[in-house]
Amino acid sequence: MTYLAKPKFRHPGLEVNARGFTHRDYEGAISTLCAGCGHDSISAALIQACFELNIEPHRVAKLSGIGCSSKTPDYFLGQSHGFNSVHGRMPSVLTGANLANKELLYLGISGDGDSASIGLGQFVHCIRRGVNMVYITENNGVYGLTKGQFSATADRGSKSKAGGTNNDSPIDLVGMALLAGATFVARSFSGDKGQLVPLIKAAMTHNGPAFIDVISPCIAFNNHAGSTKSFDFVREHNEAVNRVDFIEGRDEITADYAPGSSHDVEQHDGSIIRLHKIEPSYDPTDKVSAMDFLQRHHAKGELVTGLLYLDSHPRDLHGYLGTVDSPLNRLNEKELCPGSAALESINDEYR
Ligand SMILES: Cc1ncc(C[n+]2csc(CCOP(=O)(O)OP(=O)(O)O)c2C)c(N)n1
Ligand code: SF4
Ligand SMILES: [Mg+2]
Repeated sequence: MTYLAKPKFRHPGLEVNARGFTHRDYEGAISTLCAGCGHDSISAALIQACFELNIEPHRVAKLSGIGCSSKTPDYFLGQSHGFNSVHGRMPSVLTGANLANKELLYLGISGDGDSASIGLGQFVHCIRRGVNMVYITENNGVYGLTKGQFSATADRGSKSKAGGTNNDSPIDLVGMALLAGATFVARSFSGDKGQLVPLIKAAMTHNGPAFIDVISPCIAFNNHAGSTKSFDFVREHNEAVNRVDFIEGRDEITADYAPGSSHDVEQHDGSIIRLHKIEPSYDPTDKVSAMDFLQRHHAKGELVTGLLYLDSHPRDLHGYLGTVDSPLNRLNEKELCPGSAALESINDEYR
């Protein structure tokens, strides 16, 4: 993979967070994506979210597949663990890594081709298993890396840069994530950092399968009139249902909002997701209504963004399986091989 290292020089007055890290500590190599690509804005949002959450970079594992989007983990969190897997296979690699060590924060970075075409099966299965992760699709409606073919998220009737029309029905990854059992589901736009950063922060503190579909225009192949994933189209059709503030548990809550305009949801780690309601009838804790709302607005050609669904008491794969607390590579021989009596009692359970 092509990458350019960043110079080590930094301004001595750079702001530091509570852990003593600057923004630079969360950056990666210099991006080789097209200047103006939406994906770079998502990298910037991830850097800001990690800086503001005071995350220690070595506690993050970022995994991806193949695509321009899947290249982006090279451009943020350069001091974190990373694995660039095969096209569409990130979810199973992430699931394995997560099972081996649940102490890390898992960040799955994918594209619409990577997750809605070749990786669709992997996408839904890792969500339905309840893997504790933040899964982000950088959704541009095309295969950017291979020169702009329609992807499975391209809307029916949308036009390619060369003038062709897409006749296939789109796959809505948000709807798929809801059906598969994601406990945090959001959609955002790469050009709306004010919405995206708090959503990422809230997803990072959520202990369950969190999914964020980020519409991220491809300026090289899908930013023309007739595309429903262009900057202009998204700006004109963006229907935000809410705005999110993320408040860490230990912070004092001082803001005061008029009744009816905001709603606080406490997650089980004590952090608060404060929803400023833009669409008063929208309730992100009611999955069935959320699906109905999304379908009705999609039929009108509107793109619904915001926190779309939240289960504030999620369970994750380790909870279902009853795994040990310690990462597998820290178990000693006795723990890994507890002897024939233990094996006998396990076998008895299957008799
Ligand atoms: C198994 C396999 N099939 C096909 C390809 C070719 N290929 C590389 S990236 C890509 C699509 C990438 O699209 P997307 O995930 O939407 O990422 P984007 O480049 O748009 O960010 C394809 C088909 C591949 N690398 N491996
Ligand atoms: S081809 Fe499209 S998706 Fe790939 S870097 Fe360029 S603008 Fe971004
Ligand atoms: Mg794409």
